[in-house]
Amino acid sequence: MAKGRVVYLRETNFTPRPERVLITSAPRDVYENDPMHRRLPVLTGDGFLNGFSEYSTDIPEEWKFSTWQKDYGFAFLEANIKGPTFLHHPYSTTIIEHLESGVYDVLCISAFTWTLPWAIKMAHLAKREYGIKEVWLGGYAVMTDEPAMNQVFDRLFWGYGENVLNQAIGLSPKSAEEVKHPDLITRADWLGRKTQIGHLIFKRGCPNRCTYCADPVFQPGGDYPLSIDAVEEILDYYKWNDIKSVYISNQETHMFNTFGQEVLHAIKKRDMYFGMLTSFQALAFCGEDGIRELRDSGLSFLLVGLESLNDKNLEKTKRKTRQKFMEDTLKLLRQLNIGVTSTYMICFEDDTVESIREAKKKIIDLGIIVSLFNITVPLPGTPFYYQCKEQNMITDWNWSRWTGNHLVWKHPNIDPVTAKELLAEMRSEVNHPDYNPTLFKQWERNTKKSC
Ligand code: B12
Repeated sequence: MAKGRVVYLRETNFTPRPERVLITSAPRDVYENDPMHRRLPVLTGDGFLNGFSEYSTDIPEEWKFSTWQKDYGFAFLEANIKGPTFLHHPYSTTIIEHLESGVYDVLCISAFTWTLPWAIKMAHLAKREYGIKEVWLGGYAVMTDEPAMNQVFDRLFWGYGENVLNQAIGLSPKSAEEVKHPDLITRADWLGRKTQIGHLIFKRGCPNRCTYCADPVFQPGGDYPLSIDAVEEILDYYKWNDIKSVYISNQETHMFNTFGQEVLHAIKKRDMYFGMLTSFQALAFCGEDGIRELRDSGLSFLLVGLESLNDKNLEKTKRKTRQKFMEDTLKLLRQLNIGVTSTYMICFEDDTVESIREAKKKIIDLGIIVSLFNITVPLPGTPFYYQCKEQNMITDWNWSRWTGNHLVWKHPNIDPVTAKELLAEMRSEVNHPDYNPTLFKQWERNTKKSC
């Protein structure tokens, strides 16, 4: 079984030979030189992503935490589509050199909303200057209703791309069960300790329908799980590379359904520790005994979507959890000694400057080690986007700023400058050991252990 779909902006029936296809993600250098993006250092000089750079920009050098990881989506494509040339966050000059070679008929671009302006420019250039026949776009940017996209792209690839892209270049389709898991070994500099962690995604996407989230629009219901063979194979590879800890980066990890249990067994069998990204709803499904069982099976840390501590926001955006449940669960996790990091969104419709500052104290009191803060963005394609658009509430149409670091819509109580100040305040206080005792303790524990 497989998902993903293609929207044809021009129906040409052209099937390029796989080796005449060039696939690239955004270049690593463009954003370095752009003053507006100086504060978006996610694309690193060596072409990796720093998963935490944005969240620790405002804290002193010695306390910064970082991860160096491959772009997951791109790594999945590369591991599963044989024939095309892949340029993984290359230099701009490398893309141009490849286009100049005359070897390619189709340029495939992987982009997000915020890299769409670059993608449009690149697509024009590729057709005008280098005779590229078609330009195809994949990744979250496809959801943007930007008119300029229709002029230059020939196809938009929605959802997880292994199946549809293989078919588009004349190769056999690939169902989720046939997808190979890529090497996602990640270097982490995490609160005083340097480690290597094997990232694992065994089910992509999310079945929930939070009204601000791009996931349910991009790939409704999420993807089917990978096969247990693919999971075992990558775990063996990690084990062979002396990786002791696995981080499950599903959007919502369920460890107590049949497949989750098989994955858990596979991790336990190899004596590995694990952490996971999950939702409070999935934790509710585990129950107290289940969480204990996971801890006893090696669960050492969690990244959970806290997103808001205001029930009105949670209700309005169709999140399935509530403040009291989140607080009780966090208490239990603390008792069980499971380290918790969270994501948190500021500037929901019912937020005020005061409520955000109250949340800041609360997040620290709840024992969260580190929290990843973003400003709520009406991501294209989501119900929240259409609501803002219909009510003429979008104030900034420069897609490059749609990263979660800028307020791009008219908030009833908060202006864009204050929003940015609040974001910096949240990131620099909650994620600083001088303000956050849980973070301080974790830092001490880690540095003592590595002495
Ligand atoms: C994990 C994650 C990260 C990790 C990245 C981990 C990694 N190593 O890749 C980190 C923490 C580094 C990160 C950083 C950022 N992220 Co992020 N991230 C996510 C998250 C949670 C999951 C994405 C993921 O990996 N999915 C699994 C992989 C396998 O799928 P995929 O990447 O979509 O790739 C598949 C398809 O897109 C498709 N595809 C992709 N490209 C192409 C190209 C072609 C031609 C084809 C055919 C198909 C195709 O095929 C791929 C393989 O199946 C999503 C949220 C979500 N709800 O999904 C946000 C999300 C993608 N991130 C987002 C943002 C804004 C950012 C940051 C800008 C945040 C910031 N201010 O720093 C940076 C930018 C980083 C970047 N990539 O440039 C937004 C993007 C919004 C948008 N519409 O553009 C999302 C949607 C979160 C949100 N706000 O809702 N992120």
